[in-house]
Amino acid sequence: MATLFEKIIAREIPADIVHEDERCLAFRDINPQAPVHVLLVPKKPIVNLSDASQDDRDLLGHLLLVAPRIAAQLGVGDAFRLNVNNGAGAGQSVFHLHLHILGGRPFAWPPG
Ligand code: DGP
Repeated sequence: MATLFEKIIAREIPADIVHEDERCLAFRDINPQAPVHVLLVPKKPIVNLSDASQDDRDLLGHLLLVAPRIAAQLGVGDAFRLNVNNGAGAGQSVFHLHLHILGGRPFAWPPG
């Protein structure tokens, strides 16, 4: 069965899309944790980083290169945080790999 994010990629479920290219889609999180909170999702339905393989190396690199461009496009310059919740025990709730791009407020360290 298609994941929620596959349905967003297929435009079966609406989303506030901020970036799209041939390999990924980025859209605003429905439950934002910061003024800028975007989910960057590969179009390939990889479950999470633990499920990625060497075949995904270029795709994963692409996501890391696109993320700062999206942050800049959304006005947070180089002050943003990238987060991947990998596995249910780390808070993953949608099992289609995604990077959270968060910005627009101060962030504490260590994270909660
Ligand atoms: P995670 O917990 O890391 O798997 O993050 C999943 C995120 O997906 C969570 O921050 C909320 C977001 N989300 C869940 N359902 C929807 C939806 O239908 N639309 C959008 N835009 N975001 C969603």
